[in-house]
Amino acid sequence: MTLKTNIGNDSFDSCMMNASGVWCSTVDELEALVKSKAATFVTKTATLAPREGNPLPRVHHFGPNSINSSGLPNEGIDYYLAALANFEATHPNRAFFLSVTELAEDQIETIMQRVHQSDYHGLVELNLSCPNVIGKPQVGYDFETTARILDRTFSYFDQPLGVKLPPYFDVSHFDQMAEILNRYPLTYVNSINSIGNGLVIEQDAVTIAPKQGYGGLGGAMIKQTALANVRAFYTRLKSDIAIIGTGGVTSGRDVFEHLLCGASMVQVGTALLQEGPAIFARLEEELKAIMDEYGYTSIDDFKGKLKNTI
Ligand code: RRO
Repeated sequence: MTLKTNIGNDSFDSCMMNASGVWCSTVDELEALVKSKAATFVTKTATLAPREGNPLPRVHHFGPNSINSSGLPNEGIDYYLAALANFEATHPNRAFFLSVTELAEDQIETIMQRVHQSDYHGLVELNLSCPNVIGKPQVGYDFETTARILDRTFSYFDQPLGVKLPPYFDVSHFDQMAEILNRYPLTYVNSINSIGNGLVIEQDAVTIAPKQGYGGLGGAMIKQTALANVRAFYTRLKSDIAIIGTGGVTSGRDVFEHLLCGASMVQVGTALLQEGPAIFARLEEELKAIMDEYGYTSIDDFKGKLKNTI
């Protein structure tokens, strides 16, 4: 049995990895992922300059769920490019993901140009869905701006590029966003980021300090929304755009469902934060047991093959 999968021209020995933002802010954290059973890693979303992020406490866990308003804390693009250069040198046969964004359109162009001109030629994920920067809307909810950013980016950017999307909740939004994405030579679409601007209360107060308690929801409670988004894009996008499924994964069964919906790779956020990188060994065992039950020997045996009728 194999869990091998591909994203664009890159192959991976497993179909599970971290979600950006979790266990990927420092070289030490990335190193722990490289040593784990994870397929690979994606970095914390990098900006041009390092950022401290929002005031603490900014992440709160409740059961298998989380709320965060981290505010894009990161070490800056140069740090992650240097880290990637080292990981690529020490693991020449492995592919990694660099996540980037910026807070204004012209700055997005600047950071994409910076990556383009760097020695890093691997996979890049443009985060269009951070819900937590005060005063900045999620780009992925603005269809015109998304199209303009992709137009500008693809006028010069020639390395494998994916976009990280926010969750959508209306069929017309699935249709509109898919129509835009299908215009571009994207390598993949990653769906979903946290469900933005939830509110978690304990006793008589909010649970995180920034934004009067508002923050992105993650964990088991967002799985059904994530699956719907993965399925919506899998059934609408050109077949050469791979889907990365993210949201609500705490078990091998959850990974199986993302793959059934059409994901080629599945990312783990909240549960990785709660359990640490050892989670990948558990998820792998659980997924293999399910595949065994169904008689599947590879991901391709069932990827995207969700039954639409009962
Ligand atoms: O750093 C964050 O607050 C953050 C980001 Br950039 C993101 O894309 N998603 C999220 O839940 N938090």
